[in-house]
Amino acid sequence: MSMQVTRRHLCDNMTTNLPLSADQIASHNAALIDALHDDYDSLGRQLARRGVKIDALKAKVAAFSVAVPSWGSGRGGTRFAKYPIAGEPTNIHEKLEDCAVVHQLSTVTPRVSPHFPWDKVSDYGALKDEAAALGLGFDAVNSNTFQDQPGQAHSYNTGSLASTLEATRQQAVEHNIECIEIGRKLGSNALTVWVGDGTNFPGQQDLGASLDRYLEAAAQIYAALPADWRMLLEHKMFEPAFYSTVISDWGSSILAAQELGPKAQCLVDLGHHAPNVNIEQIVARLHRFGKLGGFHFNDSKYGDDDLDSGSINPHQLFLVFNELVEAELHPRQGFNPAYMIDQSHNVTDPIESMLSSAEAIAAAYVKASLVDRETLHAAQAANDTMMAFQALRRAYNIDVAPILAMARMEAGGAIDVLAAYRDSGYRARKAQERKSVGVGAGIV
Ligand SMILES: [Mn+2]
Repeated sequence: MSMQVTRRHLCDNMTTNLPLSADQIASHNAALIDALHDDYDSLGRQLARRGVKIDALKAKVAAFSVAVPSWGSGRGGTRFAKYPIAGEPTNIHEKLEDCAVVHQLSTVTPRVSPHFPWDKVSDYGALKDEAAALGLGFDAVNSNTFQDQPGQAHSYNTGSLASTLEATRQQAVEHNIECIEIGRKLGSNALTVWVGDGTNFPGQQDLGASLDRYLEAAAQIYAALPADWRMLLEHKMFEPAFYSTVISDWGSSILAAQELGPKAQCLVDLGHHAPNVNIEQIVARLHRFGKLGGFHFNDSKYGDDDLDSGSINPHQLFLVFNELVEAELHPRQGFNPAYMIDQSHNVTDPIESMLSSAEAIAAAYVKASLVDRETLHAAQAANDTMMAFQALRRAYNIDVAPILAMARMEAGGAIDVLAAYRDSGYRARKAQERKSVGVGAGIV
């Protein structure tokens, strides 16, 4: 590893230990810079005719960021199998290094969201310093009460926060409080709670009482939140429970968040809804009531597929960001959404998938920022349906890649992130250094 100069999102005057050579990225960019200027200037003229300043958009994307999940750096696989690749990370230190590669090239992923107990270490102060030297900070911490750990006193086979067993509920509460304590040491300020609690048979549990148990346990976690923390409730329609799930939808989620208090908000995972549900409307609804806490970006074809962001339905991603940009312009109290990628990579190099997804997410944000809101709102007010729709379509059809590439390059990242990554030979180097990952079942 080489010592590198600091750049955007990195703390100035801090010693860094970035995984890729800045010189190598710069020489990669040198071959592409003339074409980029050409494309950027051409797009700039096109946008100027619409009254849009391209440099202002570039500044907007330069300020945009999305967190990556620590588990996203591994080949998590599906429920059925894991097909590891050589050089895959096997611990949080190696995962951080891979996340640093994603940020170095993309310059939009400065934070990592850790998952416990998967990412447990003995010294979290040292882990925070280690991340900082890699140019990274920590995002929301994620608790895990959807699988049993070796040596655990009580199984989660009856549920966790909503378990019928008091001792199991207490264990789940204590684990979440431990996650908050870890998060404080890492500089995080949010706890994301997703529980797999639910049932597989009609009659298996009392549907009302199980929600009562969840709320009572969640209130104990809520009470342990530091003043400046948020608790993000993640809903999911089904799986692992296939008949009923305790926090199954945005309705259950917002009701729970309202019951818990102002520090509790809802997290929308794009894959956690029934097929064809209007997710952008859910976003608008949650924002309306000050309960839009954050996102897990991914894509879905059938269910909670955890496919790469924008790979199946980039238009939906754009429509979600259209609501978010609208919310940005008309913020309600508490609008500070935590953006995070949540994907499972089984057939790609996870670094490449995160690079590709980060670009798709940033592109959707820029396109949504390009919507002529004056025209859109005027058309809505006049009930001019076609022109309202066209206001969205005109923005969606613009290729914003030159804006993203220019913002990246100016921040020290790569013009072509995937080509630069492949040129770096990073994965082949790691294949020599790291121990191999065993085969086996994937994570959910
Ligand atoms: Mn998720």
